[in-house]
Amino acid sequence: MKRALITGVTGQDGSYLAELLIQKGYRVYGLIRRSSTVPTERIYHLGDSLNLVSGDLLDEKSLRQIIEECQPDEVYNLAAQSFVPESWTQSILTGEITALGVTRLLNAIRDVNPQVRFYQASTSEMFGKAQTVPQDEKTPFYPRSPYGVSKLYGHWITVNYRESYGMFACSGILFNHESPRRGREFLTRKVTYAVARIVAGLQNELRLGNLDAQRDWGYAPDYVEGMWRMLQQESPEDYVLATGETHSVREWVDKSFAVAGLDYKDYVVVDPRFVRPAEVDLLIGDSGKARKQLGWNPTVTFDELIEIMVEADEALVQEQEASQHAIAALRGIR
Ligand code: NAP
Ligand code: G4F
Repeated sequence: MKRALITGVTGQDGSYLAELLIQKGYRVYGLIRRSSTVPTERIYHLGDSLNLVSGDLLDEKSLRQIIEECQPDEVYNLAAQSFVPESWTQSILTGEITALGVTRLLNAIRDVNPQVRFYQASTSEMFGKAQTVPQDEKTPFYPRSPYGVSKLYGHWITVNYRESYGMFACSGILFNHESPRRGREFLTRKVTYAVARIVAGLQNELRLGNLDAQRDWGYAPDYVEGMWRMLQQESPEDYVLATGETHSVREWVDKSFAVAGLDYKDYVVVDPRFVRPAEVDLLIGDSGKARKQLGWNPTVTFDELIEIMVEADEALVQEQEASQHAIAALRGIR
């Protein structure tokens, strides 16, 4: 039985990757950091098939102990401070987790068992002010946020440990990927959740920032399959995963409202608070290498992704409303 350790297991990708690896017969360990609240919403359904271990990318000793205890064959480093706007307000913390955290984990692996296969969650944000269209593994980097800069460090330290110590370390340069499990602060989910609440009569306005930015948006479960494929190759390499299509934020907003029979212009307000100090204007990926070498292909179209997310949020809002009503009834309020 192969063993895998996933950092960031409570996040969107971590939860899908844990599902995939359990389904493939792995013994899966998920690193979880101490919290006073319960962050297991996305992995609760996995029950005892997922083994949770306590640690933090800020604490190298905890990482070493976990590698010693779990003896993984594969480590997927998905943990990060991953929300771009927060990286300006918490720039040092973002660097500590998203940049130096990668070195801490690589050091722990190297000390305990350098044969471990390592995946680093790199990002299209590293292309930033994109130097070519579309972007592939050879495109020069030009990050536009402390998050992008931190991820670029994580990318290069992965490449460096591969070249310095012969480690099986891969960097997956993934373009935006979304799902009903996406955090509600990210654009796609912020919009689909708002649409569902507007339909339910719970809000009548949605405040957003730059509607002109363009992104290459795919479906998260497709992308975790690509991560796994990277670690099954004969030699470690870096790969871009992307759909090869780009759409503007405005288009995402327009189509999400249209799925619910609404016109976004009646609800959306542009609010400078959500405009970033520096923007990544255009991302579109060329994943030709992954398609050829990994046999990887995205399976969900832009329109299908929007439908999946709007429908899931409509169901979620109905559920939340039903439980609010039940609680209120119990208290004798309604
Ligand atoms: P996410 O939902 O924001 O999840 C981030 C995860 O990192 C959470 O489990 C979080 O734990 C954990 N984490 C944060 N700080 C930590 C620390 N100090 N120690 C240990 N764990 C910590 O992110 P995602 O969308 O799943 O993305 C997964 C990874 O891929 C991230 O590294 C992200 O930067 C990268 N990426 C994402 C995309 C995308 O479009 N989704 C594209 C390219 C690259 P808590 O639950 O405790 O906060
Ligand atoms: O959904 P976003 O916050 O994602 P962003 O910045 O592209 O980053 C995501 O994808 C990266 C991969 O390229 C990951 F590495 C990263 O961890 C994260 O998962 O914003 C998308 C676009 C931006 O151009 C932003 O300016 O939407 C624009 N936007 C407009 N109004 C907004 C808003 N974004 C958010 N979050 N909230 C708004 O109100």
